[in-house]
Amino acid sequence: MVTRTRKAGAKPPGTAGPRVAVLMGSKSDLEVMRPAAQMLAKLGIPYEVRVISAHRTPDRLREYVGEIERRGVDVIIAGAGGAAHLAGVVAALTLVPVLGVPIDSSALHGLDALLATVQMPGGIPVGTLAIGKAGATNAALLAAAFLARHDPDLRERLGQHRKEQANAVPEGPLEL
Ligand code: AIR
Repeated sequence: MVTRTRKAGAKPPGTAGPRVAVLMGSKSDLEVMRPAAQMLAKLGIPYEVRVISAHRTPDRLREYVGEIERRGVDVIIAGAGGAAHLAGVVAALTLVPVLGVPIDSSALHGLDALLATVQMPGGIPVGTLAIGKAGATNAALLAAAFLARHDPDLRERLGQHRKEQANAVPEGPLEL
């Protein structure tokens, strides 16, 4: 079951809440972050997606992150571009592990976001993935790998995904 954009606390009783939160600094980040949501959906991991900006909506950020552990979210994926402080600020406000995705939305093609996300001061970790869509996909796969340690069914689905991926790579000989 996949939870997409439910408000905190609005979860119908009896349904599984999101295990992963996919956050992004702007709606304009959606196309880059979509692969994260698609991979979570493919692996059958309940997730939700929110737009939260460390700069433009700091109150929303504090309120949302303050509730996240109580709601049972196990991993947070945070993508932002430019002066990308989202992952770091979220990590500072919770003990839930945070994976950061630098987004290539600026004149610097994501190098600024990469440095802002990866260069955290010692003491507040953000697991930083690659810039852009590859990073979004890998953030979902890494979140899945963490969750699969205590979830044999998910481990099975993750293994199946790896097999499918390997089978999709043509071995050749190729005609050039
Ligand atoms: N951003 C939004 N608030 C803080 C930051 N760093 C980022 C978004 C997006 C970029 O600024 O993550 O990648 C541009 O956002 P927009 O809304 O102007 O398109």
